Parts: sequence; structure tokens; C-alpha cells
Amino acid sequence: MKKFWHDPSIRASDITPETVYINRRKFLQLGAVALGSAALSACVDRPALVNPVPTELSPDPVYPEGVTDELGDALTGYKGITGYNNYYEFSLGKEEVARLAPRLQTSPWEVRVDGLVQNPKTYGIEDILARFPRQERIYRLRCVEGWSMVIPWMGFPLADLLKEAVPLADARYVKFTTLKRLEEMPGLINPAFPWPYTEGLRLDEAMHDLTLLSTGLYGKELPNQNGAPIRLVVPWKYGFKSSKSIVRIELVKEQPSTFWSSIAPQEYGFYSNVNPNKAHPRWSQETERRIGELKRRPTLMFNGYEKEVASLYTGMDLNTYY
Ligand SMILES: Nc1nc2c(c(=O)[nH]1)N[C@H]1C(S)=C(S)[C@@H](COP(=O)(O)O)O[C@H]1N2
Ligand SMILES: [Mo]
Repeated sequence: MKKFWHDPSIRASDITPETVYINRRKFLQLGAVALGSAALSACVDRPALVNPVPTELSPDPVYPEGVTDELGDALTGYKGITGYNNYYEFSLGKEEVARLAPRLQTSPWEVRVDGLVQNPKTYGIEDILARFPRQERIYRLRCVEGWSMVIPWMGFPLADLLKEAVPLADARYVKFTTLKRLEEMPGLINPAFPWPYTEGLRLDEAMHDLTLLSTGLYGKELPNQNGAPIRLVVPWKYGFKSSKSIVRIELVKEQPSTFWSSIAPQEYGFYSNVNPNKAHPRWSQETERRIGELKRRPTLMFNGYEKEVASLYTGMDLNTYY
């Protein structure tokens, strides 16, 4: 099968027909049993086009002029951040996600924190918002495909939540699971992917102060296309590590298998730290296109967070563990 995912040389408008083709073919092969016939029968022909939703994006929120990240880079505009998204549960078309995501019901919402912890607990999203004070964090986000943004997130360190859970001595990794709800997420119909979307971090990466659980951006609640009501943000790793719309955070002993590493481990390794010196097998990672800019710019080691995080990887060969 042709590799159509995560490829900067293929535009959203180019892949849609093939995606639909693959959906149809796989659906016919696998039959309705594997996929759930009732939910599918209405949308197998045009999975991305059922239940039209409003196309209007929110206008830019009012925000102070001249705000930058710590390197002096300007914030990416609200329209860019909320109109150009990777969120395969909705669509492989980056500009289509924002049109489809509003149908996701984000309330009520529960997040289960369990596994190797002293205090397993299911939080309602409102408990989380009340319990963990939110801060603003302006982070660069670098997608493995070679584009980037500067995003003013609102959120709180994942460590705050993990400390409340109290990891047991043999907990070494954290596994994140995204919601899988076929009725509201038309991209799940694509059987080429191992749903639900999962991700993972080593426990010390998860406890690092830069690692955020985000519930908002630009001073507003998180738009669905950005992973409402709660998503991970790990700014020194490629964007796919930052899983959206999380329903479970599980402490585990062994390195968990993850969505992208199970699809193509040689292309999307577990660590996937941003590294301009380590080319992706199909393209260079030396430069990136900042959304809203024309010229490409150099990609920075650890996405510019080297000082903060390099010590996590002492003794590891960064060209192997990428
Ligand atoms: N559940 C889920 N999380 C996801 C993705 C996805 O398809 N599904 N895409 C990832 C990728 S590849 C990137 S680059 C970022 C994009 O986040 P943004 O749309 O908020 O900029 O989300 C990541 N988190
Ligand atoms: Mo990405």
C-alpha cells in the first residue's frame, strides 16, 4: 500500500480521494462485523461528509500585541492554529478537521488515571479544571512533517496530576489513550489505523515541568480540533507525541506500544525528540516551515528546549532513540 500518511510532499487535497478509496476497499474486505455495521452503513461512501457542521471558525480572540515565545518568535495566528490540524480521528485533511470536529461531545468527559498508581481515580473534566490551576505556556510545536507553529496554551503540568495519583515504584512509563467514538469521529472508519490513538512517555519525561496537559489556547477553551477538552503537549518532541482528547492516563511498567510506532517504528520511534541531525527515512528534518511564513527556518535540537531536557537523555544515542 502506498504510504499516504505523514508525508509533507502530499497535500490534504491530494490524499482525500485515496483515503476514501482505502476506506471503501478495506470496508468491503473486512465486512461490517469488524467495524460495527449500524454506525457505518450511513457513512461508508463519504465518511468525511456526513452530518455537515458549521464551517465558521471563531474570530481571532483579543490578545496583547507583540507577544512572543522565549526566543522572540511571534505567535502563530488563531486561524492557523485552529484551522490547520492533524487529527486523524476526524480526517487526514488538515483543513477539514476544523469543520468536522465541532460535532464531538466534550461534556460530560471523564479521564481515568490508573495502572501502577497508589490512587487510581476517574476525574470529571470539571474536577480537573477546578483542581489544577491553569497557567499560560507559549510553546513551539514542530510536526514531524516539517511545519511548525507557536501556540499560547493554557494548562497545567502533567506532574501535578501524576503526583496526586502517586506512581508505584515499578511504574516506568505513562500511556495516553484518546477517545474512540465512531459516531462523532468519522476518521475512525479508516481501518488502516490501529485505533484508538495512543501515545506514551517515560515517567521522567512525563514528570518534566515542560510537559503540559492543555485545556485551552489563546486564553479560550480548547477548540475541538486542537484536542478538547484535554490534550497532552510535549514541546521538545514531534507533534504526534502530543495526543488529543485524552480519556485514559495509565502508569505502566514496560514501554507501551503507540499508534505511530506500531504503524512504522523506523519512522516514528517511541522517543521522537525533535532532532535536525536525524533525518526521517523519507525526508530531512533540518528545516521547517513556520505556518504563516514563506521561508523555511532551521529546526532546533529538541525544538529549542535543549537546555531544559537534554539531561533526560544522557548516555542515550540520540540518533538511535529518535
Ligand atoms: N488523538 C490524536 N492526537 C494527535 C493527532 C491525531 O491524529 N490524533 N495528531 C498529532 C499530530 S501529528 C500533531 S502535529 C499534533 C497537532 O496538534 P494541533 O492540531 O493542536 O496543532 O497533534 C497530535 N495529536
Ligand atoms: Mo504531526
